[in-house]
Amino acid sequence: MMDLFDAIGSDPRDVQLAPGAMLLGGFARAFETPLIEAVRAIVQRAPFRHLVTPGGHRMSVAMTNCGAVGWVSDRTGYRYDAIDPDSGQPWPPMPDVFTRLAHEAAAKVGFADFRPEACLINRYEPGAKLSLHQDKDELDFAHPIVSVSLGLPATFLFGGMNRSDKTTRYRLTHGDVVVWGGPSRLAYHGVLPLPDGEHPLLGRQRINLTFRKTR
Ligand code: MD3
Ligand code: FE
Repeated sequence: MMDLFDAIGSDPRDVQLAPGAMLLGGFARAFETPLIEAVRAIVQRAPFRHLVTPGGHRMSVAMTNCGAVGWVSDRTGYRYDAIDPDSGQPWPPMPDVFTRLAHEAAAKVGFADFRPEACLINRYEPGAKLSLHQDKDELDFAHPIVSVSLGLPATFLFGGMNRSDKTTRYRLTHGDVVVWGGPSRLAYHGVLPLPDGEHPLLGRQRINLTFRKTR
């Protein structure tokens, strides 16, 4: 017998956070072991590092990338670059489990054929935060960004099209996937300082993956 959720095509853990922003609660949990293994392998080749902003501030979040291009920041600006500036080598390739997860999540909310060529990997240790910003270094904002949260829970801030717009707080926990498209794609967003804690798989950290089409 078809139930109400089948009838409206939704899952009780899926919540629209804002127009174009769909939370798929716990969607990545089914992939947690291969995802974490893949992160460990990437970090062996492209270790986490604290980037410097064009303004000269060292970011508290540590970052690395995989895929054909990676997001980097230095005193000269922000850009996507095919070469890891620390190693002088290409970024590690995107693991199949990453590509599949991003594709399936995007498809579930109506973005067919989402094939990201970049994945930015953020590592938050207790106290690390990400100030309000827009993601606008990509060329085509018709493509969504897919985010995956792993490890310790964080408070995510979601604002509007102007930095001064009021923000709403959401708690993002292990396995949560959010597809940020449509009117949400250029919204200001950030992450409050990570509270200390201990996650059974990842210990005292939060890892966030963001899948992007950059070109
Ligand atoms: C809304 N990462 O990498 S994930 C980032 O938790 C970033 O590490 C945060 O902001 C993190 O740029 C937030 C959620 C997220 C990611 C990208 C977005 C929300 C977004 C792009 C546009 C709008
Ligand atoms: Fe962002």
